[in-house]
Amino acid sequence: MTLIAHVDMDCFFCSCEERDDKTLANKPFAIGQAGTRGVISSANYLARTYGIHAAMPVFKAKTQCKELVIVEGNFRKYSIISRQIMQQLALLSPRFYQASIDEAYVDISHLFSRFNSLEEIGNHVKEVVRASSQISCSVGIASCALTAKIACASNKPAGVTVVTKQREFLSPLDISVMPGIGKQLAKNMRSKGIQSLGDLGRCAPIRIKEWFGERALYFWQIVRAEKETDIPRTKKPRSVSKEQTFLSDTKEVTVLLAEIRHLAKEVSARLGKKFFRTIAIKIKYGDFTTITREETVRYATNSQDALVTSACKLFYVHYDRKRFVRLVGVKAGNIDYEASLQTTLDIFMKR
Ligand code: DCP
Ligand code: MG
Repeated sequence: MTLIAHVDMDCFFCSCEERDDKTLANKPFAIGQAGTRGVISSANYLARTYGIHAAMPVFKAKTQCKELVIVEGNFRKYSIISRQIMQQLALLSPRFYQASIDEAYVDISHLFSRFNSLEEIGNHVKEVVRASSQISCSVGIASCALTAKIACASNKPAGVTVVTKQREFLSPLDISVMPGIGKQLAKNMRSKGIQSLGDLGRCAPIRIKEWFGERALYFWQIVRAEKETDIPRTKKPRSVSKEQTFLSDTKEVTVLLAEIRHLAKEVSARLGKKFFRTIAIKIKYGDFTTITREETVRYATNSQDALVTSACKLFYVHYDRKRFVRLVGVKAGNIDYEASLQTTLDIFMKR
């Protein structure tokens, strides 16, 4: 069985600010634009006891809590801290997915052999986050990713919630906690007497379909533990490309080739350790007619030299020298993740 942890930072932007300014501790504060026209992006847990929440206008928040401190957001700082956290979480398992700036899913199945309980694993994950950034987070653990997310949100801040029985855990919760059940759907459900996820699970599927449409059956299945969702997959690029439009059209072969060479080097840098099989070039002529030409190599390669040489050769052979060129492009396609991984392993084993 797969075990999934959903990790979400506690009042993320606020935690980042409080970490660097301890005078904010024990004060109700929120991140928002200065002045009265902005909105709150994150409120600390003390401010939340006054009803302050994200997306609330600053002026309204101020009337609701007179002593509320508004801190100007520093998004560069938050994204740097987020990267530090995510890098460490990603090391826990190759099955990792970052869902937003402050939340991620990670497969923790293999950690079971190192710890005595799922709670211990949850605490370990929290510790990984704290050690990377001194930021507090909450963790939900379940065999279904969606349930793990709901579990994480159900016990914040600094909670670790383990779900072993999906249906029993979800049944008492309000329908609004289910991601995907928005305001309108929740209103429709309540009008039919459905308040809790348990109420939803007890409905006949034919009624669910009739009242809320086919798509609502998905929630019904989750609640009844007849369905489990997996960690979302990271969309891996199949190709990396780069193109350049000239300031003025040209038919200078040396200029064109220099640009192709430069683009190929940039593509190679962006590929990093990824291997590819296909090299392609694009030529857009002054009249906007465009050609692309490609070459596939027998063995996947990661070589910058191979990319530069092939791209230049393709250009040299296919360029119609009588015509002015407006744009050129280079692409490395058919990225081969298996080959990339295998070679990384080979290098690792040879150490
Ligand atoms: N965010 C934002 N505007 C919103 C909601 C969120 O700018 N309307 C930003 C600020 C949050 C961050 O995204 O700190 C993460 O969003 P969360 O929904 O996870 O909220 P918090 O981390 O602030 O609080 P919680 O402890 O409930 O996760
Ligand atoms: Mg959060």
